[in-house]
Amino acid sequence: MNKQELLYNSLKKYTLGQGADLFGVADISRIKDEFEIGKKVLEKLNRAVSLGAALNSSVLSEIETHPTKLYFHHYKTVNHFLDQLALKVSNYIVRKGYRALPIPASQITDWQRQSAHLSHKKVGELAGLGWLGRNNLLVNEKLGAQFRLVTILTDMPLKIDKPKDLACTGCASCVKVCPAGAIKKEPKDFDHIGCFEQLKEFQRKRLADQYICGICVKACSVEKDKKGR
Ligand code: B12
Repeated sequence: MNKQELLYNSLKKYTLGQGADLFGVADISRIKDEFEIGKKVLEKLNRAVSLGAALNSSVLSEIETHPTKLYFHHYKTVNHFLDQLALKVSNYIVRKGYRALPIPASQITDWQRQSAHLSHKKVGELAGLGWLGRNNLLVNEKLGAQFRLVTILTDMPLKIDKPKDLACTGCASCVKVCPAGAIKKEPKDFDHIGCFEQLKEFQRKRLADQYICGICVKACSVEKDKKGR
């Protein structure tokens, strides 16, 4: 086993031990120009560790036509968990003598464009965690879209994962349930504005204090988690 594999395996073992459900590493050298992060900081960081945390299926099962209070709380708890996880993983990397930059799970940097420091979905896709589904979410073979993501940028010379050559097939569960009709047959036709307007409507009705929904997340379970979460 070479050094890159050794570092990868020990980091993965540590991270899964801290409660991550998905782990992958992406080469970001070609996409980091798109990141909204200072160029000087980014200069030496050519790897991204992409982590996923599964959502609780009992919380999701309560969602029918709108986001629930339980889902809203769960959304915040999982974001908090991912931020803590990214901090722990960063500290682990730094203790080994490398640089690490944890990126917030759900912080918006530009409210006009609704964008962030970087796209966790894009990094996760490059790291082999899944594919961009009809629902515009990253879909994993085991968890469907029922997980949230976080990213840590690093210069640790880790082995790189490859993107998976997979896509949504016959399943159209998300297409049928979307209250905005925003989800189409082709992922590229996803109606971003329609989706966003629906989320604003939920917020206006004070169903949640942030732009969340959860309906297409609930519908997207590729293989029900055997642990019954
Ligand atoms: C702002 C934001 C929103 C905005 C949308 C803004 C937007 N422009 O997309 C609003 C409020 C509408 C929103 C809604 C939701 N969001 Co949101 N959101 C974010 C946030 C904070 C930033 C996204 C961003 O920067 N977007 C800018 C665009 C350019 O990037 P993108 O949307 O990630 O991906 C696009 C491109 O990158 C491209 N792309 C994707 N893969 C690849 C690969 C390659 C190689 C290339 C070239 C391009 C490409 O296609 C995508 C669509 O155009 C991220 C967290 C983060 N930092 O990533 C969460 C995030 C994307 N949201 C998430 C979720 C779950 C939701 C909701 C379900 C809400 C909820 N929890 O109930 C809905 C989903 C609606 C839907 N079906 O898409 C999750 C997705 C998890 C997953 N499994 O995919 C994220 C990653 C948060 C997290 N930490 O997990 N969100």
